[in-house]
Order: sequence, then C-alpha cells, then structure tokens
Amino acid sequence: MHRGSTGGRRRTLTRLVTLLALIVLAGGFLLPVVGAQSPYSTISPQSPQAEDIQWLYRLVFWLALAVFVGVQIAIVYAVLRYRRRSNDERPEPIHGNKNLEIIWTVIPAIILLIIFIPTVRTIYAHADQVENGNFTVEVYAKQWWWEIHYADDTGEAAGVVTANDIVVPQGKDVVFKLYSNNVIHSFWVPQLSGKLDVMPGHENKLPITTENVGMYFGQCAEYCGDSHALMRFKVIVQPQEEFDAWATAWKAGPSEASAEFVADGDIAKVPEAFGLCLACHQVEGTNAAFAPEGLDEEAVTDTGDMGPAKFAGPNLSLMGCRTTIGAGILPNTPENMAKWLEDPGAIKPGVYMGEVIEKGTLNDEQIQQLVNYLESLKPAEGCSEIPVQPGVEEQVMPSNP
Ligand code: HEC
Ligand SMILES: [Cu+2]
Repeated sequence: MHRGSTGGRRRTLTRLVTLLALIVLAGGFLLPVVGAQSPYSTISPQSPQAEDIQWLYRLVFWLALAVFVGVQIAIVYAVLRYRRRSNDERPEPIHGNKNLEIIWTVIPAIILLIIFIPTVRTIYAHADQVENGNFTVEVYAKQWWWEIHYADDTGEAAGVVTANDIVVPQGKDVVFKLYSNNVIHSFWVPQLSGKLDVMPGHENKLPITTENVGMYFGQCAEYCGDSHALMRFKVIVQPQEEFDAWATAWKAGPSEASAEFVADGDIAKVPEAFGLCLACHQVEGTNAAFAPEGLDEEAVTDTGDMGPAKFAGPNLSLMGCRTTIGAGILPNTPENMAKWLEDPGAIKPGVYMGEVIEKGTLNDEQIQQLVNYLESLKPAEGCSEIPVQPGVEEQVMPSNP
C-alpha cells in the first residue's frame, strides 16, 4: 500500500517533467519561425504607431499567459488532489457556490477592463494624429496596384504621382488618405501600422510617423480579385534631401540619358512603341500625358465592365528607380521588364494591361526599345540608394512567380 503510493507519485512526476520538456521543445522550434526579422513581421515595430500596437499586443499576451498558467495550475491541482484513489472514495460533489461565481465574474471583468482602457486610448490617440499630420499622401487602391499622389503639404513633392514604391521623407507625421474607385482593399505595412480598409466612396486615414530610414513591405490585406495576393507595395523612408532630390527629378522629366531611345533625340517625346501604352500610362515631362489618374474617372465597381478607371495604369516617371515591376512582384531588372512587356497577363493573372498587350503584340525590337527607355527614366545623377534592413536582402518576397 505504502510502496504503491510513492510509485504513483513518481509516475505523475515523470509525466509532468515529460510534458514540460515537450512544451520547451515546441517553443524552441516555433521561435525561429515567428522571427521578428521577417519584413512582414508585426512584432518588429518601426514607427511610434506600430509600437503603440505592439504595446497592446504585449499586454494581451502577458495577461493571456497569466490566465493560461493559472488555469493549468488549477487543472493540475484538481486532477492530483481529487484523483481516484485505491480505496475508491469519491469526493463530495458540489452545486453552486456564490463566492466562486463572484470571483470568476469579477476577475475576467477586471482583465477585460485592463485591455479595454489602453486600447480605446490608443484608438483615440491615433485618430488625433490623423488630424495633426504634416505630410499627406493620397493612396488610390487599384486592381491590383497602388497609385500614390503627394498632397500640397509635401513640399518639393506636391503634385507628384507614382505607384507602389511610396517614397517618404524621414521625421514626418505622415497621413495616408486611402481611396478606392473599385472594390474594397486594405492598406497594411505590418512594421509601420495596423491595417486599414480602403473603401469605395469613403475616405479613411492612417497616421504613420516616419522615424527610421528603411524599406518597409506592405500588402493588400483584403481580398480584391484575381491578383489580390500580388498586390504589394513598399514604404521607403529616406532622408529629407534624398526625398527632395527624387521629387525634383520626377518633375524635371526624363534626363538626357533617355535621348538615344526616343524619336529625334527629343526627350519630350516617348519611343514610337509607346503609342500602345498612351491610353494607360503617363511619363512626366513628355507628350505621354493623357492617361487618366486617381478618382476623376467614373467609378467602375462592376467587375465585368472594363471602364477607363480600371484601364489606367501606373505613372511611369522615374520608372528606372522603382524597385519592382507589377506592384512588388518582380525585381526591376531589364530582363524582368522584357518579360513583363512580352506578356504581362502571364506574370500577373487578370492584369488590365493584358487586355491590350498580349504575347506577340510587341516584337523583340519594340520590347528592347521600351526596356531601354523605361530603365533610363532616372535622375541624371542616378537613383538614391534604397535603404536595406536586416533580414531583407531581396526587393521582393521569395514566394514570387
Ligand atoms: C490597358 C491599359 C494598359 C496598357 C495599354 C498598358 N499598360 Fe502597362 N500597366 C497597366 C496596368 C493596369 C498596370 C498595373 C499592373 C499591376 O501591377 O497590377 C501596368 C503596369 C505596367 C508597368 C509596371 C509598373 C509598376 O508600377 O510596377 C510597366 C513598366 C508598364 N505597365 C509598361 C507598359 C508599356 C511599356 C506599355 C505599352 C507597350 C503598357 N504598359 C501598356 C495598364 C496598361
Ligand atoms: Cu487589394
């Protein structure tokens, strides 16, 4: 009798130790997988707003851990204390206990309040920041890319229109105004902020203070059609002077480096083969200036109807400095540019450019001419260097086509 009982206790102990060892092992395997260095990680905040969210996340995490541990201890205690013993004596069952019920109502209510109060304070704080920004970027979510307009308070950049690479200066309280004239999208740069939906017919605003120079990956986070998963973008935070130089070069139009690829060496013209692109693309400072932009077009929400608002494509000014092609899916190299121009629909399913440019539309010579021209669209003094972060060696995520 006596010996049996110690044997049982030892067995319970062995089981507990095994369980603990398993938990530690599982944690050890999981940690590197959820590593904070991933460019899409929400747990490596790079802006005060993302830090606020991270703080709430930690609060919830530690509270949840305390609840988990408390519950586990109670379970283990109950199992050991009230387990069936050899004498087969059953413990007294209980029904209703006012004290217990008050305790397990009050404790969760307190925990929820501890989460509720700072959460609401953060929501209101961020709502205030939206009204007190000093750098406004308008973002038009398209199917399946992002058109970026710089508002009047952006200094050098006021009036600039670009796509997918959102260049912003360091040290600004940026307010992103989000618009859509098609379907619902969601603007999400995990290291800089939480996600915010982009709603047709409604203006949503998101504050992000640009503290650290760097390249931050973003992704559309609301299903929006065929190429939703390929609707990526970046926020590139640069020192103010580099940003200003970029904006000035954008407004100046193509440099002399483009002259050898256009008719008569006149940089106010675009290459002959660009005739097919005029309906959808603009290049600042050239005669390619017709394509519609922003929200001025009639909204086309019926996916069956290919209206002008859908057709219009990214502004291609300074395309030579852009890091990617096709909203963050291919690194911007001459080889990839040639592939894109040969058959964009094969790279990005459903892309509206594919309605006009199919395999065979452009011959090799035209493709070469356009590749040379597009890659030559840079400032005369070259593109500024894109800041690279630890853990981000590539311009695009590895799982791309
Ligand atoms: C029917 C409209 C249309 C025509 C015509 C068109 N494109 Fe496009 N183009 C688009 C759209 C829309 C996109 C955005 C694709 C995406 O990322 O989803 C695009 C993307 C691009 C991109 C990548 C830009 C970026 O921000 O990643 C380049 C480069 C480009 N087009 C060049 C051309 C050239 C050169 C021509 C003419 C030979 C052309 N396009 C003709 C609509 C068009
Ligand atoms: Cu989308």
